[in-house]
Amino acid sequence: MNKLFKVVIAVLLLVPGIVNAENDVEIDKQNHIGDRIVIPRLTITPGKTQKLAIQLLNSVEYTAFQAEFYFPAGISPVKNADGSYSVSLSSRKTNHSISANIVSDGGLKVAAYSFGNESLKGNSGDLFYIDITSESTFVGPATVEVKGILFTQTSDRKEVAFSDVNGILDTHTPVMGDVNGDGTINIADVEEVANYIMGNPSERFDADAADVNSDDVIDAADIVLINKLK
Ligand SMILES: [Ca+2]
Ligand SMILES: [Ca+2]
Repeated sequence: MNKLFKVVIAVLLLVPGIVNAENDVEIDKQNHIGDRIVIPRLTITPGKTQKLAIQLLNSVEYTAFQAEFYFPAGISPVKNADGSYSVSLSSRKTNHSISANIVSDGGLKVAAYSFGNESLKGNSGDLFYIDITSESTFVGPATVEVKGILFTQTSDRKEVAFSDVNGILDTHTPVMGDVNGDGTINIADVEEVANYIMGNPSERFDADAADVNSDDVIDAADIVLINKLK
């Protein structure tokens, strides 16, 4: 019996994923249920601060998660005045908290949990956001790498390891005045701005191209300037 016991222990130590010695939790390295996170392609306007959305596609309920994000050169996570990093949960949260910090290898580790082990809501769509800022010299496409993705199932508190994923950041450099992005500056661009001011922007509306005087407000002053560019 003693010999058999030793063999069983030896096998357990040799097979990765059965026992995670570091935090003593059972981890499913295979993620047999196929749940995953997705980062929709994001178009970056160099020099601006933008939200990177992270979506969750899930077939079972999860209560907590963690993941590490590695940004390309020229992209960095936004820091709040209190030194924390600017991350936020979507409406899929219940009573969850989220926080982030830089780990030793330079990645941004994001973690969220619920005090009462409540489930995250829904089965698809945005789960959380990371505010990122780009240098004015940033040029896409570039890759955001996400590793160490662990989700905790609500039902049995088991941690499920998801496959690593990448997100793509493209670059968009606005042409001032070409508000609808069709390559020319004309009356149609003025109409785009007018519609925006009236609270009814079209899908083509490019706010960066519309703010011709770069004062972070889009108003009649920009229309005057677009008229001069026609
Ligand atoms: Ca145009
Ligand atoms: Ca303006």
